[in-house]
Amino acid sequence: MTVADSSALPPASTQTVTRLADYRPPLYRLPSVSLTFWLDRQKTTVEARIRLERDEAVYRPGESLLLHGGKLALESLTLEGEPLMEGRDYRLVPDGLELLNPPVAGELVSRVSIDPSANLELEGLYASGDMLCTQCEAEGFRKITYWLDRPDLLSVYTVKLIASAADYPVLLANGNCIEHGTMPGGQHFAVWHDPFPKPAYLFAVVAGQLVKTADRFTTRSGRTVDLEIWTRAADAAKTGHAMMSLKHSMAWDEQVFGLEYDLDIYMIVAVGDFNMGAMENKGLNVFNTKYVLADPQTATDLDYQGIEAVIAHEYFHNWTGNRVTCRDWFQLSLKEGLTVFRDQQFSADMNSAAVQRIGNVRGLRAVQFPEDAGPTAHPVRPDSYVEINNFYTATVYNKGAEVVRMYHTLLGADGFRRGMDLYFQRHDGQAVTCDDFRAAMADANGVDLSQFGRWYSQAGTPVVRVTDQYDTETKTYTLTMTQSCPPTPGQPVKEPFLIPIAMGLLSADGQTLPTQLTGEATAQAGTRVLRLSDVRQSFTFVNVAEAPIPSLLRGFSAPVKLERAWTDAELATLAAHDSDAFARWEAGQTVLTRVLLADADPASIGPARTDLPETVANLVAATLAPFTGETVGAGADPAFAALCLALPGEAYLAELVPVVYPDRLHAARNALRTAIGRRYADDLLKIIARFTDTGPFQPTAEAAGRRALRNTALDLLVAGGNSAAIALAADQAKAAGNMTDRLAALTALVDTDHPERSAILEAFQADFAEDALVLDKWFTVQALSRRADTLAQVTALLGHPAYDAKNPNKVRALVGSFTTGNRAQFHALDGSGYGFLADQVIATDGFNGKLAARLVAPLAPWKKMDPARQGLMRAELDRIRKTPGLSKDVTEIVEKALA
Ligand code: 0A1
Ligand code: ZN
Repeated sequence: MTVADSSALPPASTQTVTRLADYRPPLYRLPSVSLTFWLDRQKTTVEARIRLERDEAVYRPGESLLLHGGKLALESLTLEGEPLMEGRDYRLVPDGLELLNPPVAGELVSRVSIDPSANLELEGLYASGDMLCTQCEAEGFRKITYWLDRPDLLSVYTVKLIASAADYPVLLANGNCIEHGTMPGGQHFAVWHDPFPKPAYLFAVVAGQLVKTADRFTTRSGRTVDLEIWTRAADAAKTGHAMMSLKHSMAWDEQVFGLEYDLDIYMIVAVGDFNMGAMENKGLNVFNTKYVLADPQTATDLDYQGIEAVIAHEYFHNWTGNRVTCRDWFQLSLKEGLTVFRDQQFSADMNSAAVQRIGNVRGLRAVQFPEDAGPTAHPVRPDSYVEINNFYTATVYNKGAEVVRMYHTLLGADGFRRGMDLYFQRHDGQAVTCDDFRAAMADANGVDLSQFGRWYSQAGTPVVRVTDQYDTETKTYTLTMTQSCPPTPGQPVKEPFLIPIAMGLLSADGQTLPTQLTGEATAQAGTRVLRLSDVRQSFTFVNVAEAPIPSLLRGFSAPVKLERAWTDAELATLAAHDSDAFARWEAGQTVLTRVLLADADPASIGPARTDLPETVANLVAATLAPFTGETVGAGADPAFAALCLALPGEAYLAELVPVVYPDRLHAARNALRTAIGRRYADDLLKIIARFTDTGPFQPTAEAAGRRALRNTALDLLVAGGNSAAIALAADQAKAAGNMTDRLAALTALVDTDHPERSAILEAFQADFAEDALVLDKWFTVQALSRRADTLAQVTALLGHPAYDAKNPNKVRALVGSFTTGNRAQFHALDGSGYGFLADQVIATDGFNGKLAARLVAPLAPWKKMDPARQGLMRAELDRIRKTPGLSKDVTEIVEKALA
C-alpha cells in the first residue's frame, strides 16, 4: 500500500506516501517464529526461524514478498534448509529484503547483525545506560530482523536470549520464561514464550543489571498474577506508587469493563532513554523512568498523577490494543483514543472527576486545538502518511479519546459497556478498524451511528454557535444551534457532525430548571443530552417558568468551540451555581478570557492594566471566600479552586484570535495575574497559612489539592511582587520537604530578581546531581522563566555537564519547555527563539529524527502569526527543509508547514 506521491509536494521532495485507500491484507501469514539473540552492545546477532504460509486469497501469481528491514547486516538466509542466492532468490532493497520466488509454505531462517550502541534513534534494539532494550512500535521490529512488519500480521513468538551473565544478568522478553540456564564462557540464556499471537510492534526484549520489585494480584476468577517492576538498583525504592497504580488499574478494569489480565506475569521495565512515555509490549511494558519512579522528595503531585495515568494506560492496552489490535496504522486511534478514554475514566474514579476532566480539557485546548487549526491538521483516522511516527499526535490520542467519550455520552455508561462487550466478543484476537468499533457500539445498542463516522474522517474543530429566545406568553424557550467546521489541509468542505450537547437550564438566581422538550410527556430534572446533527437545528423547551440561563456543553460533551453571547451576569450565575462542576469552571474561564482578549487586542492596546475589572474581582473573591473564613466552607474543593484561579493559557488564547501577537497575550496575562496577586494579597496569604502542611507527605488527591491551592496563591502573590511571599518562595525552594512545594516555589522564584536566585538554583542542582529526573525539572524551570535573559540561559545550559542532547527527556525538558512553554520569548521579535529551535531540530535530526520531528511543531503555525513573525518563522522552516540528509520524519512536518 505504498506508492510514490506526485501531487501537492514541493519539487525537491522524494517522499513516499502510504494511503489508507491502498490497504491490502498481507500476502503471507507468519503464524510462528523462533528468535535467538546473541546480545552484545556493539554487535548483536539475531536468528529468525519463520514459518511462511502464503495466503492464496490475497497473493497474485508472480508477486515477490517484501520482508521489511532497516539497518540490518544480513549474514545468512536459508529456505527449508537451502541457502538462498542474492539476485536469483532474493534482492536487498531500501525497505528490506525481497523474496523473488516466495514458496507456498516453508521455513525461512535469517541471520542478521545489528549495533545497538549506534542506535540513537531509540527504535529497534538500543542501549540505554548499560542495558539493552527495544522499542518496536510502530515500525521498529524491522530494525531487529527481516519481517512483515505490519500490525495485522499476528504470530506466536518464542525468544531465546543469550548474553554475558555478568553484563546482562537479567534477560526478559514477552510472555512466560520457559527455560533458563548457564553456558560456557560466562554466558547464560533464557527462553521466553508468549502464547498470545501478536503483531511485531508488541515485541520486546530487555537485558541488563536490573532489580525487581515484586508483588501479586489475584484476578476475580482467582488466578494469581506476578507483578514485577524492574529498575536500576538505585531506583528500586521509588516503585511503590507505580505498583499500587498497577493493582488499582487491574481491579478497575475488572469492575468497570469485566476485563481480566490474561498471562501469569506482568512486567514493567524503567529505562532512562525513551522517545515517548511508555510502551504496552505484551506482558513486558517498557517505561520512561519518568512514569515509574516517584518518592515525595523527587516527584511532584503531577508526577504521581502522571504515573498513575500512564501505568493504567499501558495496562488497559492489554485488551484495547493487544487482544484487539489495529488492522493498519491509520487505525491507531482505535487503540489509542479508546485507551486514553479508559485511562481518563480510571483517573476520574481514583481522584476528583471534575478536576481530572478540567485538566484533560485544558490539555486538549492547549495542544490539540492548535494542531487541528494548523498545517499538520489531520483526521482522527488519517488518510495518508509519510512517516507514521508523526501521527502519534494529540489528535489521534486526545481528540480520539473525546470521540470515544461521545459514544459514552450518547449511549450512556450501560450502552457503552454493551458496545465494548460486543467489540471483544466479535474481535478478540483480531486486527480491526475504527469502523468495526463504531459498528459494535451501534449494533449493541440498536442505533444508527453512520453520521458519527465523520468524527474519524474529518479534521478540524467544529464551531457551534448558539442563539436563543424566550417567549413569555407561551413559556417556551428555543435554542438554535448552527455548526460549521473550518477547512483543513485537503478538506475544504465539511459535512455536519453528530454533536452531543449535554445541557441544563438555570433560573436567574441559579436554581436548576426542569427541561421538557416539545413532544415530551414530562420534564427532566438533571443534565440532558441534545443531539445536534444538522447544520442548523432548533430545540424548543416548553413549560419554562422564566427566561432561563442555558448551561451548554456540560462536562465538555464534545470537542468543539461553543459560542454564545452570555452576559456577565449570566456567567457569574453559572460560575456560582451550575450543578456541573466543569460548567462552573468554564463560565469563570469565559470571564477571564474576555478580559484577556480585550486587553491583548492590538486595536486597543494601552498600558498594562493595574486594576481588576469587577467581573474578575467578583469571580476571584467568590473562589477565595470559602477558604478565608474561620473554617473552610462546606463542600469547597481546594483543587477545583486552584483550577478556577489558573488563567487560560497563552496557547489556548492564541486559538481564539485571528492574528496572534504572542507578546501581547503574554503581557495581558501577566498583568492580570499581577493585579489579582495585589488586590487579593491578604486572602492569598491566609490561604498559604491555612494550607501549610505540617504532617508527612501524602500523595492523595485531597492533599495534592491543598498543595495546588497554596502554591497557586504563592504564584499569584509573587507575581504581585509581595515581598513576604517572595521570601517564603525562597525558603520553600531551599527547604520544602517535598518536591511539589519545592518546585512550585522555585518556579515562582525564577521569574524574580531575588538576590539568592542563582544560589538557590545552584543548591537545587547540587542536591539532586545524581537524579536525572529531578535535573530535568531543574532544566525546565529555568527554560520557563519569564525573565528576559532566558534564551541566553537556556543556550548556556546546553553546555551544562548534566545536559545530554542524546537523551529525549533532557531535550524535552530544556529545548521543548522553552519552545512550547515560554511562548513570549520563543516568539521574540528578533527571531532568536526561532533560530535556536531550528538549530536544535537540525542537530537532533542528525541522530534521532523521531525526536527532532516532535521538536519542530512550534514553528509550524507561522501563518497565524503577525506579519513580522511570519517571515522569520518561515525562513527557519526553509533553512531546516534545505538541510542535507534530513529525516523523512522532519521533512514531512516541515513540508506540510510550508505548503
Ligand atoms: N503505544 C504507546 C506509545 C508509543 C509510541 C511509539 C513509541 O516509540 C516510537 C513508543 C511508545 C502508548 O500509547 O503508550
Ligand atoms: Zn497508548
